[in-house]
Amino acid sequence: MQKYTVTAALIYANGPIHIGHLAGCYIPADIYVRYLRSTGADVAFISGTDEHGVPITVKARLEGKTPQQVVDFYYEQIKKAFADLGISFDIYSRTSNPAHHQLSQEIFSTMYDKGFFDEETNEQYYDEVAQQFLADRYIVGECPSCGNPNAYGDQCERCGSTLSPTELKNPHSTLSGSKPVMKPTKNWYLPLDRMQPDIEKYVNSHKEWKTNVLGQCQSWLKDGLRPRAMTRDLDWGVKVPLPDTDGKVLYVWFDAPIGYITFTKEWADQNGKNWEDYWKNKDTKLVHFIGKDNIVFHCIIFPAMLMAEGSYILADNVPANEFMNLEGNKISTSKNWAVWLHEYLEEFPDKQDELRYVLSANAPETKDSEFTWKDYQTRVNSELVGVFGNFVNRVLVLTHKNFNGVVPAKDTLREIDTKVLEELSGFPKVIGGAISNYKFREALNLVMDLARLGNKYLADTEPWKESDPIRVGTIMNVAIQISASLAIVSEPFLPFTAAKIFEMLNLDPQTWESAGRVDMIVAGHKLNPAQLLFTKIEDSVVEKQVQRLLEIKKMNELEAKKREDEIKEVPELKASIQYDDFAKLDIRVGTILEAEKVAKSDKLLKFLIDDGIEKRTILSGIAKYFKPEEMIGKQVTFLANLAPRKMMGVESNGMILMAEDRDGSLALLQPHKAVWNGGPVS
Ligand code: B3M
Ligand code: ZN
Repeated sequence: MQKYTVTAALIYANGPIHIGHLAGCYIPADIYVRYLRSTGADVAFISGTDEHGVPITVKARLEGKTPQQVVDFYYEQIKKAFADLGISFDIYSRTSNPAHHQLSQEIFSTMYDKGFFDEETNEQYYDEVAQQFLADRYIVGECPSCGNPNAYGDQCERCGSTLSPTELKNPHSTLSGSKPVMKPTKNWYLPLDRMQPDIEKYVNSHKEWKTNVLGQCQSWLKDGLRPRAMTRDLDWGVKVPLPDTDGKVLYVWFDAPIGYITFTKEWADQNGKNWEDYWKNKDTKLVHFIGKDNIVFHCIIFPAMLMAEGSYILADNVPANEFMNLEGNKISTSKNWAVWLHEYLEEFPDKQDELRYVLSANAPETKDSEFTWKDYQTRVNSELVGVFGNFVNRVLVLTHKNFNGVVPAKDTLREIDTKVLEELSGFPKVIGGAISNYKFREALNLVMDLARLGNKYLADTEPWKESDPIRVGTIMNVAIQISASLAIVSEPFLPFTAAKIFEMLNLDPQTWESAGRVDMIVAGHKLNPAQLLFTKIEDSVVEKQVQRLLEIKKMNELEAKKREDEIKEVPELKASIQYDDFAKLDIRVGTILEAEKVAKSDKLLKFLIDDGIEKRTILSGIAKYFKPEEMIGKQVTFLANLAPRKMMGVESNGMILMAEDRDGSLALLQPHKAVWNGGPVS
């Protein structure tokens, strides 16, 4: 029996699953695996969460949680959402498991003992206050291309440039705010440059891979592979199994793909299987389902690691998809521009197959594709309700009506019957062929063609107009055979629906081999009552979803504008003055005794200030930034000899000094220690 190890990317446990993940990786993987199982193949379908690396620690800092809290939360959420959508993993595990740490260290040690790594010391940014080396994401500074003051050490999110931390002007650490210093650190590199010939040989032996996948591989190879550090200075991850490596962990892209192996072991142990059959047997097919941003790691770096280790099989195929966009824009977790799986399932708890269908029919197999709620509605209403559901429903309802739900016998077949049965028997092979070649859209189209064939058959034979019950029986018998096959071939795509059809047909789920048979259901067999497979999506339902996205878009635009506004230039210097000019200003320190709002003004605050000589009144247009009660008791600096001015009928004697921030907000200028009131500022 052919063995398959099918993996689906180990998503970072730092955020929920969205439709882009599903269409790019998890639904195609599930279709493939369900098909293989149906053909009787021996499959291990492996996935889980990637719980290490900077993405996790960044998220933890952002939420004020520990990395462990973050991954615990998302592991559970993601696992449940996948299960609820019917993604049929054999195991869904996590890389924070001790067994995974152990295996990753073992593989690292094996490679180390073989002398595979280059040890290299180089200078990296170090935060002396936080006492740690800084991952690129932890360094912020001015973008050399566009001047954005908040560019990250690896990328400027304003202009999109890829950066390295040393390119940033005025870099500072996001951990402590301090200016990082360069400090030497030792790391272990995988010499991809020296391994290039072997990797080229491997990639070139797979001309059958998808063109988008081969294209990315070739472009990496053409540029020439460079050594890549397999260890990092970070405190979250798998500890480096070498002496004196405190504060260092394995590179997350070293340990994460090893997760596929660890989880297979875990699954094999629980199910009385031998894990090596799935990773060390040359006849086993290893297939990685991923999104396009993970291609280089699965086609070059992970295979290089496995070659270096020496005892594992390499991927037979890596059918990566492109990206799915949402309503005209790139899906973005940080911008909340997504349809989140857990939210979808809450809102549409019995519409798993509708989502699976739309995402498969529109999967970004060869180029980026797009999800819109309008398209979702159209596909559900005209294809699932109008074609698929309509056919199965008519078959069931007519059989119940005419034959009390008992399958009638076939009598003499007319040409139209033999033709349709012949066509029926051809479907499973072409559908299976398309799935085997990772052409899931094409396969799904063929499934729908079978439903269309059924509909056409009913429309042509018109059993509802037929007066001869024997003829009606023949037609219904043929139509029931089509329904049964439809259940089998649609199961990889629409597992909930297929289960319902089997239930209605009162039939145990059948294997792929039975599909296309013209006598799967025999005369006299009793059917169960008909149930609706799909219902129409109303306009109001999609309008609500579109509205939600519009609101998010508006908020994002406002925020982007705010960020742009913040990027103000520092004002130019004024013309120079003599000391005498400055000496004319009588600046003093005083303490605020009283503070209140000025009636009928939303700008002005009125202060009573002890200036060491008397109590003076000063008005200040700062009500937007300060609450009166918070000002009382504070020492401030003020211009004492400014000529009196009347505002809103009140005389102001002086001006409190403030520093203006980039966004226009104000800060008091205070002496850094308490001084006597009336003390001059010079
Ligand atoms: N965690 C990237 C991602 O979540 C990475 C995949 C690992 S697969 C071994 O998209
Ligand atoms: Zn920039």
